[in-house]
Amino acid sequence: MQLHETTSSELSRFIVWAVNGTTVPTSTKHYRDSAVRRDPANQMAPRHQDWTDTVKLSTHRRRMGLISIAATAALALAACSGATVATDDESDDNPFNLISAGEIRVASVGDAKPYTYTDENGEFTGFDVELFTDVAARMGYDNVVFTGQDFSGLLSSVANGQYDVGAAAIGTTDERKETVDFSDGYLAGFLTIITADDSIQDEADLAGERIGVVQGTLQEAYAVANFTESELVKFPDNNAGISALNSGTIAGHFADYESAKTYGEQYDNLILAINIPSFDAPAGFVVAPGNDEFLDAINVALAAAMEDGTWMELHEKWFPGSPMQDMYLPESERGQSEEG
Ligand code: SNW
Repeated sequence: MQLHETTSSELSRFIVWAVNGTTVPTSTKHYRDSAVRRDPANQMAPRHQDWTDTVKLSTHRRRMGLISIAATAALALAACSGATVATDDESDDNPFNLISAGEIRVASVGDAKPYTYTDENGEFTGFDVELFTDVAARMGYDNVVFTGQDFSGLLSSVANGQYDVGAAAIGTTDERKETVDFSDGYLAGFLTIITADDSIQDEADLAGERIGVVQGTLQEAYAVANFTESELVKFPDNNAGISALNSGTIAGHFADYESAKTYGEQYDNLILAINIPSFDAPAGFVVAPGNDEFLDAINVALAAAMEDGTWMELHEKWFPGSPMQDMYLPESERGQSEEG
């Protein structure tokens, strides 16, 4: 992954986002991942929050609108079996080679609110959790089991078959694609420095400071490459980093924007000081390499969730006030981002 200065068009998108959003990002550097960048789906077009008055899709999820992909794949497999006597063999009722037929096991993290976290009852919830649950339902799976773990072990646990899927705001990069396969992107945003120190206003102010990162995240990679004058302190998860921040052990913690915002709302003293664009690394769902039928089915269901407004509804629910990326909206809703 290379890092370099933001181009002017990226910068203007970034400023539009900042104006529409709730904070003023100050960084001018961000990620470069050439394969991801070339994907036109990654072009960001922020828009105003004007759809809520006119679009009410909450009761119209069209889960049943798709032909069951699982059933279709099972039929195709049955057809391929040719002259052999049809049996109840595994491929028929487990077309996607899931660990346990009829159930999708998802690796996630428990403290990346509002993307994925456990609520007071210990249940997984959040944007990524609800989106994947919806995607799975469209594929014919109502049994989705989320398990939390440290982010640093997440990709390898999916790659080595402990889980069927990883879902945790996992940014798509070429480096990660060496370990797992990614679905189409479903979310793009900023990486944020959260701090209690109002003298920290841009990246230069991080020199000489101790900055927290969660191991294995893009924040860690970005910080290693760019915060070369800082002392990086590695944490297993965000809660540990925020605890250190609140006890004064570190000067700032580097998290995803929406998580930083949540901590900022939780702790009055914390401010979102620096926002760094990460639109080149949109979050995707990850699966073990080579399970192409599964990945294709996820992508079909994901596209359907975007097209019928489910994605939009979940975004509004979990990221209220944050601009939505045009390419994830229903076609009829796109292109309304610029004034007029
Ligand atoms: O790259 C961003 C993406 O643009 C969006 O803002 C959602 O978050 C990201 O995927 C980055 N997320 C981090 C990562 O992929 C941390 C994920 C986590 O802590 N669960 O490393």
